[in-house]
Order: sequence, then structure tokens, then C-alpha cells
Amino acid sequence: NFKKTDDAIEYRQSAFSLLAYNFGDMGAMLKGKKPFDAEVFAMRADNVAALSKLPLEGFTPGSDKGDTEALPKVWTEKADFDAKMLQLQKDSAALAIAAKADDKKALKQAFMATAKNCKGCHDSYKKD
Ligand code: ASC
Repeated sequence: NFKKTDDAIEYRQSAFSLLAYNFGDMGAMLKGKKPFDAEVFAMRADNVAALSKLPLEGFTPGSDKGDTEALPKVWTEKADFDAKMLQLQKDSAALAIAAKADDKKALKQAFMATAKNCKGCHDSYKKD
């Protein structure tokens, strides 16, 4: 358990920072902003699959109060928020598997499916 509300906020924000870094690098490779490296891509996909399990724990009751970009809706519609976080976990697990196969088209599809979760959840639950 977190000792303070701020610790919960910092925990989830740290997880999101690591997610954005790893996911962003995969995006850069797929967009041709840097060379595609299958090994690095697969490593990042594993990281994203693991990291996607972390943030939810930081959305503790009362941690809508603090230095956070999370909207109050996270807590008033927690079941939907939880379901969206679980969908991200599922899709990034599938992406990690796709990243180990030699099928670039399937890999791109799995990446886009995962990215949809990021954007979809931000649109509903994050301040802009
Ligand atoms: C990223 C990042 C996000 C998502 C989102 C996908 O790299 O930081 O929040 O991808 O832009 O649509």
C-alpha cells in the first residue's frame, strides 16, 4: 500500500512515463523515424506488456486530489476505467507475441490496436 496519496500518483505517472518511452520508440521505428530493429522492438514490446500492468494500482481512492492529469471520471466510472486498462494489458500482451513473429503486417496491426487504447483512454480520462 502507498503511504501517501502523492506516492500513488507518482507511481502511476512513473509507469506511464516508462510506457510512453518504450511505446514511443516502437512508434518511431514503425513510422520510419529510425531503422526498424526487430530485437529492440520485441524487447520494447515485452516492456510495454509488463508496464501496462502497473498504472492501475496507482489509481487509489482519493488520489484524484493532487498533482494529476487524471480526470475525476476515473473514480466515478472506475469499472469502465478498469476495463480499459485491462484491454490495454490484453492488447499489449498480443503485441509482445506478434513482435516475436516474422510478420510485419500483423505486428503493425497489433501496434495500432494497442495505440488505440492509449488514445481512447486519454480522450475520456485525461486532462488535455
Ligand atoms: C504514444 C504515446 C501515447 C500513445 C498515443 C497513441 O507513444 O505517448 O499516448 O502513443 O499517442 O495514439
